Amino acid sequence: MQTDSDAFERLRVIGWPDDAALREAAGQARVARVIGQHRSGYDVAEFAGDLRRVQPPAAWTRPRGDPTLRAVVGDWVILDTDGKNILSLLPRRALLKRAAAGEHYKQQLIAANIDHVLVVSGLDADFNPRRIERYLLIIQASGASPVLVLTKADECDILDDVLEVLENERLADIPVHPVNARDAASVAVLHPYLGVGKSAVLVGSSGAGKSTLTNTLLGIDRMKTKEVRSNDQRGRHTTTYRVLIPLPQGGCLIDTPGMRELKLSGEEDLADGGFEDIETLAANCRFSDCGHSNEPGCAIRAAIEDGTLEEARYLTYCKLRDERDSAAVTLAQRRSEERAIHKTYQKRVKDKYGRH
Ligand SMILES: Nc1nc2c(ncn2[C@@H]2O[C@H](COP(=O)(O)OP(=O)(O)OP(=O)(O)O)[C@@H](O)[C@H]2O)c(=O)[nH]1
Ligand SMILES: [Mg+2]
Ligand SMILES: [Zn+2]
Repeated sequence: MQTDSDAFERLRVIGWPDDAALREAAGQARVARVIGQHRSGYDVAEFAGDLRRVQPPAAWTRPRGDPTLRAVVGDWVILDTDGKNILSLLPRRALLKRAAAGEHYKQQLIAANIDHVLVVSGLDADFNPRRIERYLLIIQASGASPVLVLTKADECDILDDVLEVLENERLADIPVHPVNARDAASVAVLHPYLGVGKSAVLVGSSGAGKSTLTNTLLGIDRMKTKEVRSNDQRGRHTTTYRVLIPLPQGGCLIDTPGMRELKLSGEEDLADGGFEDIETLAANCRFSDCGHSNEPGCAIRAAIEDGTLEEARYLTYCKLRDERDSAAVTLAQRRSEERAIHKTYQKRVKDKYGRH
């Protein structure tokens, strides 16, 4: 199959955007979208309903290579003419990633080429403004737009309080949709994010209702769902892999496993991620290296004292900033190690096979 205009039409139903640069990059090659990832290869599709297991290029299987150079769910890839191997990755529009949970710093890619990230939070014990704040920071660095989906609106009655908290914590600048994830009429408010050529990824803790939303939007129970524990409303990690599903509305939805931990990757911008007011204030302190403790002319302290800045929010900001900064240092180290490994590898190839 060549990417003639028929092929582009077929790709369109699995989210191919109307993008001249991407079309140009694809050229005459055989294009597919990554819809799943496994130990034994990638699942890709060339049209809706298609699924084929293909192998990645050897460079992607090297243990210490840069993970952002490998494909993730949502990526567009070029296949060989037999359709058995991935040859390369097409340029990305957006990439959602976090630092992987665990002791060693490692980036984990969550999804690529998404237009929106739907942050799913239950209107029960799952609701946590600190976690939402973290999501927004991570999403800000991705290039996609955040949308907050508050599930279980049918059985929980804390919506008014939640909306007030979101307002007070300055988390209400993004679209917020309370829904009953089990009800098609209720989740129809999300259709505008899921039109032809659009892709969205669902993120949130286990039990928040990501797979329930997926099934309701799809119209069939494709994903397994499981009741949350009754004592603390935690989920049971029902979904264990990421999967991209084309929807009847024309767009694509990526369901993901619930995340236990949300570590910053080091590339987040706190000003764009909802803390612009604090960074602007800090720029007005008398000393450029102000530590905002008891220096004269400190704009942050003044704002806390006159009530325009809540101290708790400032402390959250400090915590996130320190975490971002230390992740950024580790990321820079990791990148330089990766460059060194890549150089050694290239030299070995050159020594063995000569310049060509
Ligand atoms: N009443 C009601 N129940 C919901 C709603 N959303 C989800 N649930 C229920 O919450 C439970 C957990 O939903 P799932 O869709 O499995 O949650 P998940 O986010 O996919 O969880 P993981 O796959 O573990 O990450 C299921 O029993 C759902 O039926 C909602 O809006 N209203
Ligand atoms: Mg699930
Ligand atoms: Zn200051």
